[in-house]
Amino acid sequence: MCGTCGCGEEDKIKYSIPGKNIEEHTHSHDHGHHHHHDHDHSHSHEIQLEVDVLSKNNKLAERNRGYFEALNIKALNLVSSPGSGKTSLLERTIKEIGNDIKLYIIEGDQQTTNDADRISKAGAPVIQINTGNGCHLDADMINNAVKQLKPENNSVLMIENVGNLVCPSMFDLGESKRVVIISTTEGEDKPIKYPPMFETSQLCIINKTDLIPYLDFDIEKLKEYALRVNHHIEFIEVSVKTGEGMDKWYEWLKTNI
Ligand SMILES: Nc1nc2c(ncn2[C@@H]2O[C@H](COP(=O)(O)OP(=O)(O)O)[C@@H](O)[C@H]2O)c(=O)[nH]1
Ligand SMILES: [Mg+2]
Repeated sequence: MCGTCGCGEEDKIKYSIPGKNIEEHTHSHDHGHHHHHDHDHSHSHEIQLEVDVLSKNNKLAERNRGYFEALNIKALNLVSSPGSGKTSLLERTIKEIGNDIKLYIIEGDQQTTNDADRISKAGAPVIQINTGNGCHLDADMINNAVKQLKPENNSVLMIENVGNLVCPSMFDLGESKRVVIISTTEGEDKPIKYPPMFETSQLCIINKTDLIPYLDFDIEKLKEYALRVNHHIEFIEVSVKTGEGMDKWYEWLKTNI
C-alpha cells in the first residue's frame, strides 16, 4: 500500500474553495512513513505501521459516519482510475438534478483546483483537497473539508476521490456507499486486476458507453469479472457525454439516499 509507494511523504494538504480564501491546514495525522526516516525497513515493522494507519483511519471514518448520520447527510465515495469521467458525471448530475437534491462536493486530486472550478461552474458548493504526493483521500481530510464546506441537513455529499484504483480502496471515509466508476476504454479485466476496489464498492458505473462501437470492450465480461470479486455489486451503464443511462443513476440515487 502507500507505505511502499511513497504516498503522502509531504504532509502538507491544501484545501481550497473557489472564489474564497481559506486557511491552509497541515494534515494532522501520522501517515505511517516514519520508516523512511528511522531506517528500519523490516517487513514486519512496515506491516505494523500499515495496520496502525488503517486502524486510526477507521476510527476517524466512524466519527465522520456518526456526524453524517446525525445530520442525515448521505455521503458517497466515488473511486476510479484518472479520467473515467467522475467530474463529468458530477457536473451533469448537478445540472440535471441539483434542484431536487441538495448536493455538496469534495474534490480530491494531487494538484490543481481544476475540478473544483468545474463543479463550482456547474452550480454546487465544493471544496478541493490537494493531497500533494498522497494517492488517496483519508477520513481526517474529509473531517477537515466538511468543517469548511458545512453541508446542510438532509443533503448529499459526493466525494470524488483521487484517481487511483489501488490505495483509495483501503481508506474508509465514513461514506454511506462507495461507487466505482470504470470507463469502457479501460478494458474489461480491471475488476480481477484490482479486486479490492470492486470488493468494497456497492455500485459500479460503467461510463463512456458511447465509445463501445470503436473499442474491443466486452461489457458482459466486465460484469462477470466484477461479480466474481463481489456478488452483490450493482451496475449502471451510462454515457455522461450523451446522457444515456443517466436516468438510472438518478433513480439509484433517489432510492439509496
Ligand atoms: N466519449 C466520452 N467521453 C467522456 C465521457 N465522460 C467523460 N468523458 C471524457 O473523459 C475525460 C475525463 O473526464 P473527467 O470527468 O475529467 O474524468 P475524472 O478524471 O474521472 O474526473 C474528459 O475528456 C471527458 O470529456 C463519456 O461518457 N463519453
Ligand atoms: Mg476529476
